[in-house]
Amino acid sequence: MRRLLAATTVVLATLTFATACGDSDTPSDSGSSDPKVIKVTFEGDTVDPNGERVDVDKGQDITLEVTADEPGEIHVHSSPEQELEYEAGESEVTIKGIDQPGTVDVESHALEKVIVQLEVS
Ligand SMILES: [Cu+2]
Repeated sequence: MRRLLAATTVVLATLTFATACGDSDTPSDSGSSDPKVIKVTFEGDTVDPNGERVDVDKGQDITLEVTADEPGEIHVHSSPEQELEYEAGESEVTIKGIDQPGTVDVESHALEKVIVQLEVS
């Protein structure tokens, strides 16, 4: 029991630290462990959003709520790269949290368009 308590304390301390260093420029965003949700709409040869910058925390998962007229693939220029397939209609794909700070392009190669640029910090 004592050992369990000690482990819990370590986890809490780690969480507190992560929150303290990740929250500086997103005051409205409270839980840094919640996934970032971005709605993405593909229609014909357009995509919305189209090149928008989105702030995410290091390691924070990003859920894309996709609405599409045709199935396709999203390419995430993280390291390692991630390729995510989506279906026609409504679907949800998840980009795994990115650990390296910097800018990561999320693209549709079929459309040759940048959907969002993730600002990881
Ligand atoms: Cu690409």
